[in-house]
Amino acid sequence: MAVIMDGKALSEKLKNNLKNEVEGLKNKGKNPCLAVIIVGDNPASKIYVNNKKKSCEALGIKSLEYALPADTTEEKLLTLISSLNEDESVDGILCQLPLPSHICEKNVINSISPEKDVDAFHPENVGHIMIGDYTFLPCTPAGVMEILKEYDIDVSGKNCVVVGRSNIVGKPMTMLLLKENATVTVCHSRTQNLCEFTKKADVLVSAVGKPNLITADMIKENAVVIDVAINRLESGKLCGDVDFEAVKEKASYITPVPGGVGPMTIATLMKNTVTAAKKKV
Ligand code: BQF
Repeated sequence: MAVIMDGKALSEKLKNNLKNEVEGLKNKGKNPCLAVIIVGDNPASKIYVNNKKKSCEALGIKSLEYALPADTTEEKLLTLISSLNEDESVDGILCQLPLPSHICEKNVINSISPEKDVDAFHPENVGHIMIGDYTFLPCTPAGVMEILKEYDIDVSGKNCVVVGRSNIVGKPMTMLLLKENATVTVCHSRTQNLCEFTKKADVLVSAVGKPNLITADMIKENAVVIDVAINRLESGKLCGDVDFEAVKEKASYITPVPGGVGPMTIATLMKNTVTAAKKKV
């Protein structure tokens, strides 16, 4: 039976440290501030934005929420971002994804000042991550690395398999694992014989969004299994990509959903916001 990795508890610990750091910054006259933009009323996005707002409150970080209607033009959104870029009281800016289909996500991401890009989605920051000399950590992948560190799991020389190749999780996850000297294989929707790869994984990271994609027969005995996906079942319950009940009997370590990687994503976002505030002159 695997150790269940408690991302919720770790996130609280990290946020508690950040809270003290925020206090110190405030004493020096720096008031960390995060601007969060949401366009439309995607119910999952609303929950995520609310999670971010609540964490800011708990840490003493000022949060500004811009809830724009679904029919907001791209031009209007870019104008808002431009004014937040100029606003010296704002340290971090994020625009919640996905955006309505009439807005080009690339244009929006590119418009955020790289110094305020706390999601680390801007191509300039992506480039820094690829080279390995970043200021802003990619939130979800950095959260995964923190969980591994907390449980003393060293990936150096290990076979790490990442399932999913998104710009938000799969690709930057690959870079962070590589930086720690893992041998990384990236699998995706066109991968043939997925289980041939997953069976060889000492560390498996799944970031697809498909319940029960990863079953016990696909796992190596005593593997470390990290479930990054958040799927909402019809019952309203959350689950990941991994058949948790069966896989936990075979793995050595496993992250639950909810309470695994999700809270760590938010903790990294808070860390990035503090980093942005610290860098401000
Ligand atoms: C938990 C996200 C897919 C697409 C866009 C805590 C979050 C989720 C779960 C959360 C996510 C997922 C976020 C739990 C932010 C993580 O207790 O398990 C927190 O708020 N997340 C996002 O902003 O955009 C997404 C997933």
